[in-house]
Amino acid sequence: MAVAQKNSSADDNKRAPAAKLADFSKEQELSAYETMLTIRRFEEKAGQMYGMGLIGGFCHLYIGQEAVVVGMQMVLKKGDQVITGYRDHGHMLACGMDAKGVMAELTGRAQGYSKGKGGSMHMFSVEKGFYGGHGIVGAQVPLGTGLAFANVYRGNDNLSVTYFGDGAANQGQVYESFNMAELWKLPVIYVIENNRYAMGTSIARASAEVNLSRRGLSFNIPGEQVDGMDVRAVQAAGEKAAAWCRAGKGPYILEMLTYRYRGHSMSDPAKYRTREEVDKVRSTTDPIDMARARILEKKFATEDVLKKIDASVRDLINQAAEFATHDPEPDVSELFTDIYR
Ligand SMILES: Cc1ncc(C[n+]2csc(CCOP(=O)(O)OP(=O)(O)O)c2C)c(N)n1
Ligand SMILES: [Mg+2]
Repeated sequence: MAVAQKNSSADDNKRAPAAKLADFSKEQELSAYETMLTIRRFEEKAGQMYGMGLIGGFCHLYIGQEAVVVGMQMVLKKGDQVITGYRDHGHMLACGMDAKGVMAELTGRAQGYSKGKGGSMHMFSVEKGFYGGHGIVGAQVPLGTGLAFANVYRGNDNLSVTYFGDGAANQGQVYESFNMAELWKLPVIYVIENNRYAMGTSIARASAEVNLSRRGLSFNIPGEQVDGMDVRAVQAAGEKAAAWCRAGKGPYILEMLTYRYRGHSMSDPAKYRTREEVDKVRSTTDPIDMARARILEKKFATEDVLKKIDASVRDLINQAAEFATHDPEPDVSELFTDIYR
């Protein structure tokens, strides 16, 4: 039997109809801009350091998707939990984890978040509410659901933000989690980062239902599609979902329509999409360029002030890179500490 194959196109992720967005205050615009830029610069630096052989193993960059994690983080409070897959550097920085510690983990050094033994995909900070960093596609979904269960069990009003990709959305364990989350009304926001591709497979080639916000329908979990390139849209949707969860109404699904500019990982033949497709998204909907343009238009800051922010972000990232290059490797005596064996 011939299997019909759908091709992807730049229009696959039709943006949700422009909902009326609450405008950000000056402080919100500037802080979101700075954090998105910090993530972008961190990732660019990580890419360079990988090329120089300073980072080994797997490394998945988040460039293009920054608005998702930054908008969501704006609605969280201390005690809320964040968990994601392996494309996780942006999530850690948005949670407030130190760029030096993250970069030093990438280079496998002693002062990395996992003492240099976890690498890019395996970092944690309970203090900052970040629960990893998971290399098995979809595995974080039952774990994130468990974090939400812990909140109910302990009787607090914290919620779990459980991120996963369009590819992970086809994993069976996601639906077992959905069932339990709704059955027990667990406070979990499932954020599906639909960047249109799972490695080299476009969503249209792998998914019978490409509107992932509908994936919770048979469990009675509400969901919506969100323009994941606009940090204001993400924050507005996040507020709504968080209020739902904190009111004890159970889980909520937010499908973020986003895009990754770089390859899946550092080795990616890039044969599954055209250069034009990437350029089109980059030039028309880049989350950082759009925030910058709004800031200038609303006169929240001058070009000069933005240049200063850009310089201080570069400085922070250069210092992280410097630290991660000179921090020593873990001592041999650490070989069997903090690991399962
Ligand atoms: C259970 C499992 N199957 C396959 C893989 C190999 N793999 C790593 S990433 C990936 C694609 C996942 O894509 P998606 O969920 O869309 O996330 P994205 O990489 O786009 O952020 C696959 C198949 C894996 N790590 N784990
Ligand atoms: Mg994907």
